Amino acid sequence: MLKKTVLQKFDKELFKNSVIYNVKTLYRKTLEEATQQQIFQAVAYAIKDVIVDNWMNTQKEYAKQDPKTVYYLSMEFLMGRALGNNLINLQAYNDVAEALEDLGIDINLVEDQEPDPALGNGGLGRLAACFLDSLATMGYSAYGCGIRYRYGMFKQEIRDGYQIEVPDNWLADGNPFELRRPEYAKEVKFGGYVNVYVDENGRNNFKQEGYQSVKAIPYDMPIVGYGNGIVNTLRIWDAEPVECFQLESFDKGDYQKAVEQENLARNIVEVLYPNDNHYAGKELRLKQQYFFISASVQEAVEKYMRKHDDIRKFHEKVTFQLNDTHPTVAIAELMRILMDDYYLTWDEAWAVTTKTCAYTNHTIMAEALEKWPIELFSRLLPRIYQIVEEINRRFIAQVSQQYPGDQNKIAKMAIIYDGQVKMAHLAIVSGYSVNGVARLHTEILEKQELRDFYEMMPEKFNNKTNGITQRRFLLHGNPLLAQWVTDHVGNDWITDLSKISGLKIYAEDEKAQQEFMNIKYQNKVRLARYILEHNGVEVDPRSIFDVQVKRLHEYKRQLLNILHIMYLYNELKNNPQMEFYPRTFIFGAKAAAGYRNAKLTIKLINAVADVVNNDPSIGGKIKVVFIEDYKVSNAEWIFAAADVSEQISTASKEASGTGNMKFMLNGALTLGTMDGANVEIVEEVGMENAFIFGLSSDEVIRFENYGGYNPMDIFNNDPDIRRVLMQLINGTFAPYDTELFRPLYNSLLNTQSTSKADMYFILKDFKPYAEAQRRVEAAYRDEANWAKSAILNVACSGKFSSDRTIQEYVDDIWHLDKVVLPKRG
Ligand code: 26Y
Repeated sequence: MLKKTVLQKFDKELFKNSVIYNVKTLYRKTLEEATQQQIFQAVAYAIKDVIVDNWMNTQKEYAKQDPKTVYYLSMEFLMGRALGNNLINLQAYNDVAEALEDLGIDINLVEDQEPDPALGNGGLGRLAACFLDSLATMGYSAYGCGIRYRYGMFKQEIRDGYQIEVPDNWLADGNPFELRRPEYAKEVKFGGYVNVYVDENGRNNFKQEGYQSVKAIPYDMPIVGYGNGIVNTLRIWDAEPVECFQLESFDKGDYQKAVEQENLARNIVEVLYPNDNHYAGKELRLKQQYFFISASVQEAVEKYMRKHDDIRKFHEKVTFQLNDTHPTVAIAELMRILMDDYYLTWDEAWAVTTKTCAYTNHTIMAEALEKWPIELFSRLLPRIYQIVEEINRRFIAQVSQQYPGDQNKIAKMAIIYDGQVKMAHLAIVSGYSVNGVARLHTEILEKQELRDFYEMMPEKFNNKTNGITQRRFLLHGNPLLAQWVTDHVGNDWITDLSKISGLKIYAEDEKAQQEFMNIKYQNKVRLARYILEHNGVEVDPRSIFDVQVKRLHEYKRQLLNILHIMYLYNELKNNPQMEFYPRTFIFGAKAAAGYRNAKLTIKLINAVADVVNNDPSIGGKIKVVFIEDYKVSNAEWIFAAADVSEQISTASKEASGTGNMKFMLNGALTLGTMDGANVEIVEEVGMENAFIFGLSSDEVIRFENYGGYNPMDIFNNDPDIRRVLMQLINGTFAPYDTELFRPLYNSLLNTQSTSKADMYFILKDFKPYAEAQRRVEAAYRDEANWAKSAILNVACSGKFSSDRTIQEYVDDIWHLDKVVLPKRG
């Protein structure tokens, strides 16, 4: 390979030669003969060459400076494509684009060849990716630890309006950025039983026996910091069968065991569970959790011990952040290693563990809480279960002491209760920090969901409002606006988003307004082209782009949005002359494969789209578009093109939301409820620059505590709503099967459904939503004022950088040391 250290002084000729050389050595081809995919690989390897130098240098420097390190433990990392992002962070994007142009290659087409690494579902996984970007950019030593799923989030195809899940074979062409590190392989043990032996020192030795094991092999992906030469590591674990015994020595039992072990290795990392916010209690998922956690914790301890001699001070150099409860077995695994491998006493091990582990809660939805049946948990992880039992026993003793005779407290707070292991309780009891992800969310945790724990250990609780990386979601995703921002306030915003507030003085400047609206228009043209190409629907970039993109979930209320569109359509049909500003409603959403109402909502959106888009009588005033396969790469274009950001979850249900922040950063106005981080968005930008409607979280919680409300009252008294609901069951949008949407109708009105009627208050919030939508239209007609609000949204988005979030984690929880690389010659 051609050598050159840093891209900082980018050498165009060298880079071009490197691409040509790579095409030759990888594929025995000239550039002219190479396929687009081969060119992508060649470019990626040329860039990797540069990254690896910085990577080695960073790790060498870490070894020298020995800073405290955070291990961000997460089942999900929704990274998105690496090439463009790496170029951005190397500050080489434009240079590389030019060099490729010299070679007759369009960088956009090259980027488009990269599969979108989708090792995550939605918000939680994408947050992890933004955090890694910020950690590297701010010079903190960090590892992301996760699973190298063979198949990531499924690809979504829409056929006949229905979602079809297609396997995402993201590794089919190989991943040029990853490095296999077999020298760091670990053994992970499942099942069997625990025996106790007394050793020569009189100590109890706990030994897991009769187990099956899997070999965990790490693959490292570089995480490039912006413009600082730092490269951190995302370490994702693959599974391989452990080397087996000699073939001759197989007796029947060995053979059986060997086959089982091989199957275990094959299955364990096969696929990401596509459930978002919904716990299913699958055995394989618990295996996945322990698999990557055991490997990661083993490696963290070994790495520490390579440089230090006292394991009792582990927490001074290492902290584990648990991304929701999914990695919570890390607590017991660390206890196990400290006691069984390093012979610490329980109290010593507990002192270390409780200063090492910290827990982030991402949801208050009951159905997302992980509770493993004891039978399953103890069978799969016998030693871990013993440790959890002991943690529970000691905790219950503490509760009894603090609340004598209060059995109810124990019932509510125990880690093991009712035949289940409650992972959130384990994480809270055994960690030193518990945080929510937006102010409102943390308040609800403290006052409602986790109230007993907050009462007992208030010092652990804190809020860390989420953030997003402006490097991907503005600099890379919206180059026109990024340049415009830089032209007005300089480029410091790239690493200090608070600087973007300098835009405020341009909000009322007519020239700035026009430039801004023009950029928005160009981004809408870009998206319209994408939609035409991918959906075959023509949309007018002069219409209002009203966008709801996120996972499909009932609490997120895509159903409210589409019911309102049905209502608007009825209004227009009734009165074709009515004033109506043309609107394009854009949806993007994946539904969990087994989530019936979510999948049916996708069908409804597409069915309404079919009717509305093809009804000449409304003169194209409403268009409805469902963007297939919403993912990080097309999200960047969607945010850039949005006028209106739909953030309409039932108040109290959306822990934070992060899409809301990406829209704001790109100058869309929020149409939303007072939920999650919307509250803080409005606080920053001002009520007058957003459209807020609907029940408050207090009101929702009050209704819930007093048995809900009766949606039938609304149905009976409101003819507009009644009409829309009847259209779900009279064939207006499914003439071939009038019963098709009956389950959605039932979910709202509770005719023979099992759960409460309209659990998510869709009918209750319908009219306030419609009214807010009228305010949107009126506001959009006043173009100058809209531009002002949009610019203010961009200008007030500073708080929502993940750089700010990470600095708060560092200051309040992790206490990491900042690393600065010495200048290299
Ligand atoms: C238990 C398992 C099936 C499960 C899997 C995935 C449970 C939850 C999840 C994912 C949760 C998630 O993505 N939560 C979102 O986290 C974001 C980042 O904090 C928040 O912005 C968002 O409001 C929240 O829904």
